[in-house]
Amino acid sequence: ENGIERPTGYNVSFHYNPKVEGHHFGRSHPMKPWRLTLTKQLVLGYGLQYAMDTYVSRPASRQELEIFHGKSYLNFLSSITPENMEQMGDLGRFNFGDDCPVFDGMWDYCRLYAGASFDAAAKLISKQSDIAINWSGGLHHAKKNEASGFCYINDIVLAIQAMLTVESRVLYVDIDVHHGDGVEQAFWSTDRVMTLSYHKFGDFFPGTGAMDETGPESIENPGWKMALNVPLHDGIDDEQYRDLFSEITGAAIETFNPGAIVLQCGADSLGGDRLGKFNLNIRAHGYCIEFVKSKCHNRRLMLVGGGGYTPRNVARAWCHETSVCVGASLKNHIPGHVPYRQAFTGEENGDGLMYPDLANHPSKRHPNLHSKEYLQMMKQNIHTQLRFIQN
Ligand code: ZLS
Ligand code: CA
Ligand code: ZN
Repeated sequence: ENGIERPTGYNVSFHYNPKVEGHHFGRSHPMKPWRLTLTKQLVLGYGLQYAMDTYVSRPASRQELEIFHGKSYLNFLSSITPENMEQMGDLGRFNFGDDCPVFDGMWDYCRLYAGASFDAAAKLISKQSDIAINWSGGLHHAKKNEASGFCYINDIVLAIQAMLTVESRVLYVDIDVHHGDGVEQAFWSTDRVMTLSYHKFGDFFPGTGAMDETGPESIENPGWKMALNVPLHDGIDDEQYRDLFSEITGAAIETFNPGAIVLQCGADSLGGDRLGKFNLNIRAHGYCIEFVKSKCHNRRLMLVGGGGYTPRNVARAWCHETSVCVGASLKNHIPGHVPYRQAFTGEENGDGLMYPDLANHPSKRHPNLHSKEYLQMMKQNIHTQLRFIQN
């Protein structure tokens, strides 16, 4: 408007409603919406708002949620409260419990994070944005008629469905440490969505996502082979992850040639996460976003959040990844005026640095259980699977 050119060729939009951050799953629950406050403060502290369009997102409507979710599930989700849950029943049927508690304002919380994904999708559909970001979304475990793994509404499925109205093919990539089962399952039977999840596998939630889990096997199912899974073990390091991610994601993009990519950036794959057991640093996690962005000239790109249970590192990762989108580089020293800056200071919290070494803290390092042969075999397997779907 004032004739000042932005430093990047990409129009980036950031979708967020601060009402989402005040919700609480319960004191001991690992999912803390407050991590979004911390993320926002870092983004603003580094001035990234000047390099992108920021929008206060609206809550999704019930009708919009019905595009994927069942009516009786939504009836339940919208009417249950901590006060009436005793009388309501059906908690087990819809999988409410320790992982997915009933909490105050839960329905508003769900509509808010889903609304931000709808808004992000709309900006991509209208081509007002090249890259749209919703850090409050990415809740990949929610099913059509069931809550699961801290997720109630599957905003990713809804956003992909919206983009399928303008694009023939959408690729979903998931770097959360958990398997993206809800998204995979929702698109089991279509060849218009390819899903690719990297995750810890073996005695770990949700238990699905083995390498040979590629979609229901039938020649009549166009979705067969359209689910790609990269099961990993504890302790994967920066170099191994970068190498695996670029080779496999690169091959998937080339083979499938999607018009849009949705990237779930779950930050529980970082070293030092309360639930995850990988050894990744912020820059290696961010490399995945850089890599996908580099393949997105002429493709729409949506970034969503997801897991992440050490709030200061979630904020670091998502702020860094916002900077990657706008093409800025950040000083390692976190600006002095950032509110809650003390969350990032002190030896335990990363010495006020944006890029502390998360993987080398002796008490936090996980033994690396990946052999060269295992990683090689996994790449080979994916290449073989991709050969099946080449047309
Ligand atoms: O991908 O492992 C499980 C299921 C259980 C063990 C835990 N108990 C409570 C329920 C039964 C088998 N659930 C995982 C879910 C992980 C979801 C990840 C979401 C995402 O990152 C996307 C947002 C799990 N891991 C850890 C916990 N649950 C967990 C740890 C601590 C607590 C406190 C609150 C609640 C009960 C005590 C809880 C859950
Ligand atoms: Ca994953
Ligand atoms: Zn996770």
